[in-house]
Amino acid sequence: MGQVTERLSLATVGRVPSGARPAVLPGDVRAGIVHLGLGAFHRAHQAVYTEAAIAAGGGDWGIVGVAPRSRDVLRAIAEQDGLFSVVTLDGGGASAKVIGAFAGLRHAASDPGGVVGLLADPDIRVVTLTVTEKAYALDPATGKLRDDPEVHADLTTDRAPTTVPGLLIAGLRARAAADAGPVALASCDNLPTNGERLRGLITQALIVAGDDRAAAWVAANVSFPSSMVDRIVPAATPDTLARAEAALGVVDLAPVPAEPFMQWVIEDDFPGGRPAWDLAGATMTTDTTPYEHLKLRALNGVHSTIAYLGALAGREYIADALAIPGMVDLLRRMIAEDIAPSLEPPAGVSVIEYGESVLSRFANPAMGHRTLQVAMDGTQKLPQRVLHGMLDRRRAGASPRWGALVVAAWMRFAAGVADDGRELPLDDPLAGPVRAALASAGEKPDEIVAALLGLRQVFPAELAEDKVVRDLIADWLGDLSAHGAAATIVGAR
Ligand code: CS2
Repeated sequence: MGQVTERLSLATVGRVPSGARPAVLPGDVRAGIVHLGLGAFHRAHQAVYTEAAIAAGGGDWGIVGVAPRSRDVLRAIAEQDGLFSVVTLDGGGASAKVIGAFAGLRHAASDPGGVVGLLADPDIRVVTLTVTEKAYALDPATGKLRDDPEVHADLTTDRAPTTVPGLLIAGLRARAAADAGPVALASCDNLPTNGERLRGLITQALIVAGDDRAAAWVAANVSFPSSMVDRIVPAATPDTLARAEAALGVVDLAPVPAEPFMQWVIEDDFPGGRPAWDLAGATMTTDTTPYEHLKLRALNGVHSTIAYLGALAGREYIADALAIPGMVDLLRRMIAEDIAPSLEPPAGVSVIEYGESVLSRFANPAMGHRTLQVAMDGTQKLPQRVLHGMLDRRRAGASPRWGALVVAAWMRFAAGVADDGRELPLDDPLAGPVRAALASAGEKPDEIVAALLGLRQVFPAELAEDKVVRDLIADWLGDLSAHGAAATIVGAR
């Protein structure tokens, strides 16, 4: 009989190799942060920075992790006394480290009142979010609150909140009523000026809720720092679990795989204080915009390009899609000709060099990052990743042809069939309107382009009605339909 390996927990963590042990343990520090969104990204990014910040700078900054809906990860971490590991993957192998930043765990769907109570707790002075772009319920093109019946019911009735905007508003109203002290609400999602987006959401939602008192309290007591977050974190697989166990000597059922690289640039606006994230390697600054533009366009925009073209060409993983002949040359031209001229990078940063480092990160063969994972939610991602840069180029009189290629690749992806005839899933909150637009269009590329560019929630009129842009997209779509993605990439000029 094989030996049964024990589970990671406070009782067994002392047995993991010393280099893999957490710098703080759950229970050692009191909670100061509530985090909404217990997904892999948070655990491999803010939880890691926060643990290191507590170790370096002290403070009661334990994180209460809130899972909005799914319970599986929460349950696994709870069974491990709040512990989980990050498995860092590079070409040469993997290493694991246990993270002990969680001071508590909550499930919003089954205990919304508990989460609302926490948001109103004076000990909580920072609320961070990684809930993905779509959970903000904002039109991606405009930042306007979407007409979502669930959000509306959360805001206008006494029912227990079920949505992220509903939870935040219920929490802020309770906090205002208790005058429980200033708090920072920090979005860590890949949205453009994510702090301003979150402020816009809260402001609009309080108007819908009709609570002027809470709105005045929020204006005086709540900050919305923007931040640029970066670390490639694919979904965990059985391989991640095996690597965690091999490195730790105990079983972790909630490990997170991640690349070695990580970066966090945060607007330093925390009225109730903050962890010493700067001592943990984060950059605190007054203006995150140059970093956000650089990262959203030169990393995420390039990522989406690889994802759509790669999925069409039948490549399962990002690293394999990057190896399609001609792909790297195409991306280099995109970075040099469309992206670099569209933005003002942070002082001392070269967009070309940044782009090269991004390409080598994407080439990491150990990541197993699926093209379909990056391709999902395209309507929520394209504006900040590609369309804003295209608008900037058009205003400068240039023709953003590589940006147009990404839009065309997304359109063909949205039509649902890969070049080899296999079905492609359209996993997107606007899948309904996208399919309706496609169904209303004819077969010709310019008809498809006109129909999809009509989605005003995604494509601003300035771009959609620009003949240069429409023609560029239609040309690429014609190539992709006639020859497939692989041939289009090789032939791209
Ligand atoms: C990716 C991002 O899934 C996606 O859309 O582009 O999650 C990307 O891996 C991260 O933003 C990297 O920081």
